[in-house]
Amino acid sequence: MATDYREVLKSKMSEESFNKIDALKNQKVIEFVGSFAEHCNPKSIFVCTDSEEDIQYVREQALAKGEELPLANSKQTIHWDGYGDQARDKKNTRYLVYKENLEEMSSLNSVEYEEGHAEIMDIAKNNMEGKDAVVLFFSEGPTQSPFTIPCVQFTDSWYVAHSEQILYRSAYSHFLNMKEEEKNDFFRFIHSAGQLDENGCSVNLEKRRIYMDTQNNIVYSMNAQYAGNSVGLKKHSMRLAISKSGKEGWLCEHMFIMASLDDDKNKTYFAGAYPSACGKTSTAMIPGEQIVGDDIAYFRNIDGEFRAVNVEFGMFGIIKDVNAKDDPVIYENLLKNQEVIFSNVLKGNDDKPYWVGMGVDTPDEGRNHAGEWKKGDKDAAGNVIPIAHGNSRYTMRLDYLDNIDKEGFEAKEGVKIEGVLYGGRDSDTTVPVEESPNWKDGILLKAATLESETTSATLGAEGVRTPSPMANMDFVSYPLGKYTMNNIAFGEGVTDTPKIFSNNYFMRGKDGNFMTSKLAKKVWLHWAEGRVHGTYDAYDTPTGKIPLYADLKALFKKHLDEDFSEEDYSFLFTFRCTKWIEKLERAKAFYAKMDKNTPQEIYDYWDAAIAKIAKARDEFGDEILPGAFKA
Ligand code: SPV
Ligand code: MN
Repeated sequence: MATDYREVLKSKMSEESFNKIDALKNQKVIEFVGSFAEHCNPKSIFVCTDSEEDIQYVREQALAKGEELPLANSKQTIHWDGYGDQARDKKNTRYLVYKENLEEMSSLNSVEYEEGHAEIMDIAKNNMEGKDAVVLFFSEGPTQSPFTIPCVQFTDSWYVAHSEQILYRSAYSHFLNMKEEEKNDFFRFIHSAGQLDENGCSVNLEKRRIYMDTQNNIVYSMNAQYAGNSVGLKKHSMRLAISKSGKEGWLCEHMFIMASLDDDKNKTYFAGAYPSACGKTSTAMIPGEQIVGDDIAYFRNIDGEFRAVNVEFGMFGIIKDVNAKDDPVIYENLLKNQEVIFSNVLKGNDDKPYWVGMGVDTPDEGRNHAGEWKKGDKDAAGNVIPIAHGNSRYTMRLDYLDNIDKEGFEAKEGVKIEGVLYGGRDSDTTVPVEESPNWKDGILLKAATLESETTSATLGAEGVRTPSPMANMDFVSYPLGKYTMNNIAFGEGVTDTPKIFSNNYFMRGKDGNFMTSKLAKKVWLHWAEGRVHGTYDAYDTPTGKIPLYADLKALFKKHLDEDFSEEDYSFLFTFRCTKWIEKLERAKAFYAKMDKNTPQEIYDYWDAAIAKIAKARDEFGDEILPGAFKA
């Protein structure tokens, strides 16, 4: 006889919680929660609605269970992930793929469905034993909009639940109001932090697995706690959405959305993709501009327009180097007594949070991701433990920020994007800002060739150059060639196609130091804004269009009160032919490795670009100064 999941739920829920889930009249929700209630076997399950009372209960439980600790500011808390659980675990994040699709998915870290499913279900069995679990309902994007994707999260981590309440829009009412024919269509996330130690950290890290089933829109995350591994609505949902968007002809991108403001406060909306720790949040937060979102965007063609929403409600930002000088808006907000979860930073004996690059004197002892900590302490491998982890973060609502673009943030139809920025971390090749002649050039030369020198945001060595097409490589969940073609088709399918620009904030000078200050990104942005509106002339390069010195000089003066020298301009905007050819060769090799069915037209396009650069090198030399190149 089939299991009666209602009975399972009644046995683990208060009458009140059961009534809340029952009121949804959604058999798929009952089956999802009921089957995992039976399988993971928590002691109890709380059902969280959109009510302030329920939301408050989750906050309190995160503290009561020791997953978060109070701080001196009464509305702020701190959470630590285990010492080996400080970043996304790429190795153990896999797609569960049906046999017939395994070959085309093989380079995307996949496991055969039956085998992977058996493994994850085995790990999940009784993994919540003795723990109190919680079920929550959220929406990706604004509720009841053309962008909405409803989601259910079932977790035994109250830190994860609390984080999601800050980061996403609560959608119990959305579920309550779903039409009969919509009731089967939502994303499901089952997460268990598993057994915890006395610090509230997951202990069975060797059994940490994040398995994604894009065929059935469900993600399993076991024995993980770092939010990038555990918060279903963030990168797990993103991978499901990317797969869905590929089938349906829209886009889910690893992008901020922001409004660049002109002197009259007119808004020009930009979306921007930068690999982790390459300036994405800080671009979205440039002082004097407005933010809509800092991490994940959905793009849809609405009545022929390129419209975008921020999928999220809050931000899970890197805190390292957030200080009064470089990130003043965020820094001020972190100091206010408003709801923030600090993760993997130091709690001083004064119960205040401290992190690397904070710009103030920091204590020599306290408690951090390694436990009780004193300056100079070393870990088991003999490495000195810094005051806080390089990937330590803050979780905070976006609407605290007074630079939020409220109108764009709330818009159910999204905002109309006019420019798309792609920025990598590149010490020696890409100029700080360059415009693409058209959308397809932008996707293939700027987006698909994006690279980053690795940082502490993922496990593994730092400083290695890794390709990251569209800054989305960690999350692309269907073959890269198809994904790239979908990007081209989407932009070409709208009227008023946005302009594409590349950015690079990390060019190093002859002395090995970064060439520009952190706020120079404001100048590159306003140049792009001017180009969108036809304000500036540009020089051609073999790959696009770059600013004139006089325009940048004026922009540096106006926005930063800096004197930008012609010498720096010439160095920064030199077109480096051999380096560019090498970059394109790396892109070709990467696509060949990642997707052997990459359409030939992509390679042909790159070969033509390489030939054009080689010809330019013959004619103008390997390093072409701005203005010297003529097509
Ligand atoms: C990123 O690394 O791109 C993040 C943080 O936004 S995580 O949630 O880990 O993905
Ligand atoms: Mn991200």
